[in-house]
Amino acid sequence: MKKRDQDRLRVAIQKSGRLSERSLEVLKNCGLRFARSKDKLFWYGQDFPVDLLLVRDDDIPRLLLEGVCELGIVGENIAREVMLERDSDGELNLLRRLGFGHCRLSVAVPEDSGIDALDGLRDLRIATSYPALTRDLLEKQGIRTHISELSGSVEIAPSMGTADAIADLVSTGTTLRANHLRELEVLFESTAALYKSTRALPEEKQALLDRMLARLDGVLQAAESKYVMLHAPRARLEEVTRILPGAEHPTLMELEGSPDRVALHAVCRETLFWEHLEALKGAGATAIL
Ligand code: PRT
Ligand code: ZN
Repeated sequence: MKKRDQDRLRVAIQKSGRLSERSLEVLKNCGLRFARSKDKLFWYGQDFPVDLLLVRDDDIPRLLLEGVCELGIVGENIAREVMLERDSDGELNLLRRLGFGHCRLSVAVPEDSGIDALDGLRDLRIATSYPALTRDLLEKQGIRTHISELSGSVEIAPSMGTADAIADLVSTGTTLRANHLRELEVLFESTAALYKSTRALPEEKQALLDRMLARLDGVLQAAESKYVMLHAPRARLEEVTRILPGAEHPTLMELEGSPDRVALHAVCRETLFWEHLEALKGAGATAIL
């Protein structure tokens, strides 16, 4: 391998799993291109001096803490767990949440269990793949439990009789239902995020990171933005514009043959909900796209 340039950045991403594709996509949307190497673990950045390291997601926080990589994309659940486990809380900076990999760490109990609040878990056995995070979040609420670590198939622990409850990641809830478990309470919400160790970077690398973050902010903002087109009564334009979330300076166009109505185009920088659409219709908007 080439001698490592002093002014290149390394980003660790998940090699294969739920976060891999979207992590790569977000970097590509920032204009980064990579030459894939044969061993597939190190990809050299072609147009921009940022290289990729493809690893297991659990290794990413450690690679950052040990200075092997400057940046990493990983779920907040893993970053928090590793920081707590290594007693290095606060040594990773969450730079940006990336808008994918959403899930929650929840406590679940058997459907037929009488437990109806976290309080009921005192002194019970909880199985989880996130022992440090689970312990920390429960103890912050004053609840001491017996936590056992399982690396996988946490959801079968209660029916095997090895735990009274579990703390596991949930997205749709299908896995819990299939195992006759009831979600008792959400302990933590997680998304994939870009992390950096809190160690200061040399000037050139920091400048590179700033450029990369400026691009990333553009990408994240564009992903949230929606282009909206509609027809509105000229008399209610102000009202219609007010309903559109985060829209600045809409473009107005005449509608041939209907002087009382105009076509309006706008970029909304915030999420558009069904309520917004209903309110727009209520204000006389039609042909909403
Ligand atoms: O091999 P490697 O160690 O890199 O991958 P991995 O198998 O450890 O991780 P992977 O790819 O499964 O997950 C990577 C990250 O995706 C996690 O750390 C989370 O940040 C995020 N994520 C988002 C999830 C889920 N959603 C998710 N639903 N990770 C796991 N799950 C599992 C959960 O553990 C449970 O078994 O999916 C099941 C529940 O899903 P539902 O939809 O049935 O509720
Ligand atoms: Zn993993």
